[in-house]
Amino acid sequence: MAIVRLAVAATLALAAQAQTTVKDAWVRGTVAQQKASGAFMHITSASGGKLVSVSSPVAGVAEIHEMAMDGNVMRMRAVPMLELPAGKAVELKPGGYHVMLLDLKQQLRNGDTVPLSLVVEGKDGQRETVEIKAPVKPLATPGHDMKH
Ligand SMILES: [Cu+2]
Repeated sequence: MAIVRLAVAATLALAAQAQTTVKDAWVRGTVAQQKASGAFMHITSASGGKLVSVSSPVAGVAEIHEMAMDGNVMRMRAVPMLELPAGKAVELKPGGYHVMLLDLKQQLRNGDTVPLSLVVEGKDGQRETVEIKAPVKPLATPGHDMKH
């Protein structure tokens, strides 16, 4: 118990200093053999910055994706970074920006928790790593099943 309490205290201390806060994170569940999924969340950077990379132990590769019109077809594509305006929540959601988890190492089942590490670069060039745990939800999100 003492160890658990210590860990919670450490987390709170980090959160108090954190420049970047992440809320409402979730990962879309997968079926067996499915190799890709998306992670969604609200990211707020207190003084502004950009999300430059994401990683997760469940995925061989994690990319930052955006949805964009290509002629009449909505497609998603990797972007090198995601701008985070100061104090404004940026929403990653199905059909919009999202974190793409590729080369999945396991099935993501409803109720599982997926650790994600987000690297945010501040305006001063300082990098901050935000560790979050996102619950897996089985939500059907047709908007996300787009071609690359
Ligand atoms: Cu994607």
